[in-house]
Amino acid sequence: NNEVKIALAGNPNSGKTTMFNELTGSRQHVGNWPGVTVEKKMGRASYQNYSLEVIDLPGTYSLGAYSDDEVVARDFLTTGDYDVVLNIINSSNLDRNLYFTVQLLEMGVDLIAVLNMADEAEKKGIKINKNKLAKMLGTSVVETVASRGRGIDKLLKETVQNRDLSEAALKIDYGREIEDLISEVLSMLREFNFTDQINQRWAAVKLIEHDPEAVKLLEREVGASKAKKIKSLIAGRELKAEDDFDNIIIDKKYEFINQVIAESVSRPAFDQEP
Ligand code: GDP
Ligand code: MG
Ligand code: K
Repeated sequence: NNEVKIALAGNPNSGKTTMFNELTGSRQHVGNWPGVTVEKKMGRASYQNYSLEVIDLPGTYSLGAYSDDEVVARDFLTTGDYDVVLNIINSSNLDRNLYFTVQLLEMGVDLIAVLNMADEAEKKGIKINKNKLAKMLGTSVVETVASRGRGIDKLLKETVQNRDLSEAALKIDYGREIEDLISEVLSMLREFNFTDQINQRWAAVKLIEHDPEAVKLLEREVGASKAKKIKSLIAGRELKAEDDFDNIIIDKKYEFINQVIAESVSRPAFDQEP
């Protein structure tokens, strides 16, 4: 099968649309995502004997459920109708962009981390050790300058090589208290035959964060009374905890990102004062 389905995902202003245009040229059309007034851009590209379908997802900073853009991106990414996600990253603003990347990796999305705007990073003296970054994230990393077509060939090559790959989801250690709770929620999800179409650990973490879409999905899948058992377990544990679980989870994600950056990025010291 020579058809490869690609989706571009990332923060706003990371260069997604520029990359989309670079990949598809004039072979593109615009529609709407069902039920919402969010633009859906699709196009085609080819590489060697492969035919690529390319979708430009709405740009978001997070994958909560707080805007139509986030819901469209999240629904698409969770249902998994793609072979490879190109996560377009602004290399000169890595911390913020990796917050999104980490969420995709925790969902088990098979992605290539595209370090776009490599020219901007170079100008700022930011040096990224791609091998180290790839190892810590557990994913492929490619450098590009979409606005000048730099790195596109390498990216296409990596994309078709990754088309059948299925990577294990990233696991961040959320600490004893939350990890214990995740295990308990996971066994209840299993007991209640919660859908295995989405990554179970990711769903458990989302439930512990009180994510409204995850709660809705749970209620739909297992029914209100079983869902309530899980919600009560989480609420009871949170009462005894030092802080709200969503705060702890966000802090741990940033702790992980800071560690990744400390080990894979070097920046110039502060500008010399005269
Ligand atoms: P989107 O919001 O992710 O779709 O981002 P756009 O594709 O609209 O790009 C935002 C801006 O960044 C535009 O002005 C692009 O021309 C510019 N841009 C995109 N890629 C690069 C790049 O690799 N290097 C530089 N310097 N600018 C870029
Ligand atoms: Mg765009
Ligand atoms: K894949």
